[in-house]
Amino acid sequence: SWAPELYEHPIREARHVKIICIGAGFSGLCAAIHFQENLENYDLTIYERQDDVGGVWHQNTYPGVACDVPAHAYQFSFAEKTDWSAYYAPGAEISGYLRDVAERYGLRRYIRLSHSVQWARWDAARDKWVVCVRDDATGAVVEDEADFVVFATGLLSKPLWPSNIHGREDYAGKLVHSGDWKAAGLDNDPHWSWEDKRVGVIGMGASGVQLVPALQRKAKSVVNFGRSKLWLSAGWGSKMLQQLQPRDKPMQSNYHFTDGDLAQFRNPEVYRLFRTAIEEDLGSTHELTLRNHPLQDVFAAKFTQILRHKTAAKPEVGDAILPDFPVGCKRLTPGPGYLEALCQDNCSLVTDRIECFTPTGIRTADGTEHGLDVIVCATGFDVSFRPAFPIYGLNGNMQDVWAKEARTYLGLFAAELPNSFNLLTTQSAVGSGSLLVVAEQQCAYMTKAIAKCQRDGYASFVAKRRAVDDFIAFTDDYFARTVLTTNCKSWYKHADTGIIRAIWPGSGSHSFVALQDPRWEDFEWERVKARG
Ligand code: N01
Repeated sequence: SWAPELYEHPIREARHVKIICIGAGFSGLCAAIHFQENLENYDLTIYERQDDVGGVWHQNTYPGVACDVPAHAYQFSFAEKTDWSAYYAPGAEISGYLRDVAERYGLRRYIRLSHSVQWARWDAARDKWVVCVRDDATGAVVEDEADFVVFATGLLSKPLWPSNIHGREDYAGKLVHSGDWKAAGLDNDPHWSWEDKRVGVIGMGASGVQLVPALQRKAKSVVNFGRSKLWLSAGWGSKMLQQLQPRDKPMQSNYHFTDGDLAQFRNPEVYRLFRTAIEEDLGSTHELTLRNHPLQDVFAAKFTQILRHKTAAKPEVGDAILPDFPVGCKRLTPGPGYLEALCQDNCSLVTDRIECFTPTGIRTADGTEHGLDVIVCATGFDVSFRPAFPIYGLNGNMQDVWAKEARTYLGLFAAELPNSFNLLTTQSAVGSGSLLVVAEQQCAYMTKAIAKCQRDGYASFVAKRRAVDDFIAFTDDYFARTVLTTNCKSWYKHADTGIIRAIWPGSGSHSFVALQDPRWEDFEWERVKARG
């Protein structure tokens, strides 16, 4: 009988490959879904050092942790959730979403939790990656092998303590880093209460501005130590928010919904309009980062007005925060509830330089002793780009190769690392917008590259050095034309050299287009060696 599949079978079958992915956060899960939907004849293992999926959203549990990009735009385009509980989704809800995605797509079967990668080495003679992994439950260390390795290890996962402030070891109270909150054991301590605690929060980046309002509501008092200034933006999609909100019922400052709001927010049509409005808003913040752009003045005036309005009760707070650098020089955050919290009686902002930790708290340069029961260091992350574990490529250990500067092609590829992909690590995140746009495009590019190797008989491929050099030249030229390289402190810039390798050189839309069609001529390709 007629059996069309006999005739329609492809002439060349996809060669079997093994893939190891390191990390099961947003990008690792995204990779697995792309493989599942677009590849055939492959095995996949995902090693994750934490005890569950979710990456930074599983790791970060500090009070107030949430995403300052609205929930509508901070989720996979292919796995939409519309019943978020808040406009800026709480961290726990985002990690719940990721657990749900892992279940829905059947990804658990690939994932080995509590498995920490120790090192990875490219074996050029055999065109294989060797990856050494420790099972943290048993302590057993094994070597696994693969044709391809995906580094989905994240960018902001190594907490940075304020090492330039002396006396940290002398402090006798509770000391905790925002990025390593679980280590302090507060989440699981049934006797812990914030009510009687005097809390100090060092830092006013995205983490600090979330911690301060959350702690101000719980603790006896909060002192926020801020050594820099900060532009706080309007809420993304705020025009849409204003249209939806009747004038007599303004949105609560923490953007949590009443039941009525929630029903409206979940309406599919309103949801789409919101998503568009948010993406337009995020897109416009890209334009304003170009030097001498007319939007600079427009946004500076708008954000100053918001700042002055929200700090009317304590104008000195507004004076202390109002920046002397251009809008967009450091990452913008709407900081819901932050300024309102600083204006409460039990909360204060201290801008005097911190001199040292003392056994009972913090001493500032003006000689004031701040007595504190808890000190939270919301002092950011190590973004030096040295990988967290040794990766031996064509030119030795990448921890040495990238000691001063990470150099990639499209954020995805290094000239020293054949058959490997960096997802959302260096030169990938977007400064204005949802970085998931980039993650999805990177995963699509990566999947096409692996499929090409499988189909067309290539054992390995690696980015040409010229392609990397061109991308780096483009990156440096681009950032020189933006306000990101002006006079603010920002984790985007290398602490010593000031060069920017932390984020994608352009908008989210720019990365979308740049990653859309692979340029295979930018790689060296090695054929599968003939057998026998
Ligand atoms: O870290 P930061 P973060 N003494 O580096 C200050 C993402 N994120 O954890 O500006 C005194 O931005 C430092 O001062 P200065 C997001 O991409 C996302 O807050 O260097 N102060 C600054 O105020 C974000 O951008 C979400 O002068 C010291 C602060 O600490 C990134 O993570 C939520 C100091 C560090 O700010 C990092 O944010 C949270 C010292 N020795 C985080 N050292 C979302 O909602 C540092 N500081 C998506």
